[in-house]
Amino acid sequence: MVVDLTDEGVRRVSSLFPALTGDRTDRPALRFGDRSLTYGELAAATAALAGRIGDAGRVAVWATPALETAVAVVAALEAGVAAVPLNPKSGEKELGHILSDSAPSLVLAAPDDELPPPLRDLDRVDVDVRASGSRPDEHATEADPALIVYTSGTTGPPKGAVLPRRAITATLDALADAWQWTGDDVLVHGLPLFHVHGLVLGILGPLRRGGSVRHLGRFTTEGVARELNAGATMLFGVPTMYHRIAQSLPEEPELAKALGRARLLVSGSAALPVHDHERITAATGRRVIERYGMTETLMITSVRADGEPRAGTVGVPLPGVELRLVEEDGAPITSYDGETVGEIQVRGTNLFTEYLNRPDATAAAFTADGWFRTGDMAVRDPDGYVRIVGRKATDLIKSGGYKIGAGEIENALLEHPGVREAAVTGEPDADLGERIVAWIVPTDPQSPPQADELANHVARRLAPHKRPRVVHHLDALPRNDMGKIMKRALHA
Ligand code: MCA
Ligand code: AMP
Repeated sequence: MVVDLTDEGVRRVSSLFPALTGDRTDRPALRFGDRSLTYGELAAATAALAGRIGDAGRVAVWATPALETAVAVVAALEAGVAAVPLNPKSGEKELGHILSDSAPSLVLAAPDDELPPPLRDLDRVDVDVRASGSRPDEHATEADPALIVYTSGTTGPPKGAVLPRRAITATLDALADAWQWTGDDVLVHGLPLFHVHGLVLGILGPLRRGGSVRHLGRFTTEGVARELNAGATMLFGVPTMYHRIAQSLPEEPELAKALGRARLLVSGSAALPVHDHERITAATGRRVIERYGMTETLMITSVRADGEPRAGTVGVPLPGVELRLVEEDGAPITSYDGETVGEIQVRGTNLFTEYLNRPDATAAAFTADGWFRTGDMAVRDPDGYVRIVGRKATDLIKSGGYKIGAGEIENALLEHPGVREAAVTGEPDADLGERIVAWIVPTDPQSPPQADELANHVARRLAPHKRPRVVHHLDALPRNDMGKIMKRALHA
């Protein structure tokens, strides 16, 4: 690794992506469909763009699954300006919130992208992946923000987690150690590029190693089979993707062959059910390994490539990550007995620095002695393997690997004229892990709003993955003496 740390603690971009300034310029770096860039081309395009945005302060990136997104984010890192990746399917309310909260000075987008109204007021810089320019002077420090990634809480609009540059290098280097991840690896993935999994692990990860990425544009089992059969070595996916792979294996012999060839199959963002682990292993002879992380912490644990894969566990803490389990009263659990449940708390250079503009939420997220409270409940096996057993907040739903707060959907539903009261819960779903269920009291019981209409309403305001998949109509919501909705009674 090229570490270039000056007296002032300024770390140069060459230490983030050594391969960009290396001499192996013909090596493939990125491929999306039939468009690709070598390291030489990527270095030229990102240098040119970095030169244009160096004074921007903070930039939004219209994060479509395309070359332009990768070039935009790498250029922002080179320029030392923080990037805010935007879900191109964000609805008007969500997008409005993210823009007013993060206040970017301009938006980076592909030349053909049509941007929705809230973005049209911002200066726009088109990303030219064929441009070339010279690398600007570098000035960013390890503690400077690299990315601001929006993540849902239980109530209210999403919060912007500010990720410093050191967190990105720390997590990627820890994963390199755990996965024996090198520049010879070729990653295939079909994840969105506006979250940590798809962007930090899936794009910045291979680029930091000097390896390459083949992005599928959108996830399909055929795409996975094609790329792994054509030399790709690793696959990253959320459990829904592995579930779809497990479902397809009996009918797709090419897929089984492809998975059998891969060096590493990695699942994360939510728990992969043991049944799916077993079906994949039975058909391919390969074990999927799980890693566990959060937007705020980047990666916390993983099953190691040289360790024992164990379905149902997320492995051991990554190098540099301190992890403890803590009882309700704040007392750390010291025994690894596979039984005592506690909240996972973490410390390390992999952590975010704050929620943007939310000192209250930042303070509440840490203990007095500086541990981050994940809200995930776990036990530890005698050899230290972590098993996640649940979450503290039932108002957080994990659907398709996306974290979704019940409160933000309830607020959106209440803005529909046909909804008088609303409660949102998650229920088990074989494909998505959990599906979003809306319980509503209609304004007019004679003509309640239809499920499709409410789904579209939420998709338009927030994002399609936040839409309710099931809608129940009730005369009243069950409430306790304090007037609080009793969500557990809903499913009964
Ligand atoms: C459907 N669609 C609609 C509507 N209904 N659009 C507008 N209005 C509607 N009412 C569209 C959707 O946008 C989508 O379009 C298509 O119909 C299918 O929708 P859906 O069934 O929701 O999606 P899917 O194809 O089943 O998606 C499954 C998926 C996806 C591919 C697994 O959930 C996914 O990409 N998940 C990844 C989540 C992720 O990256 N999480 C990381 C965060 P179209 O097909 O065009 O899109 S967690 C993280 O980063 C931490 C650090 C960690 O640990 O990893
Ligand atoms: P997000 O805030 O969207 O980054 O989601 C982070 C959450 O995803 C964590 O707090 C966990 O609840 C969940 N998660 C991530 N990876 C795993 C995993 N391998 N197993 C179980 N849950 C996971």
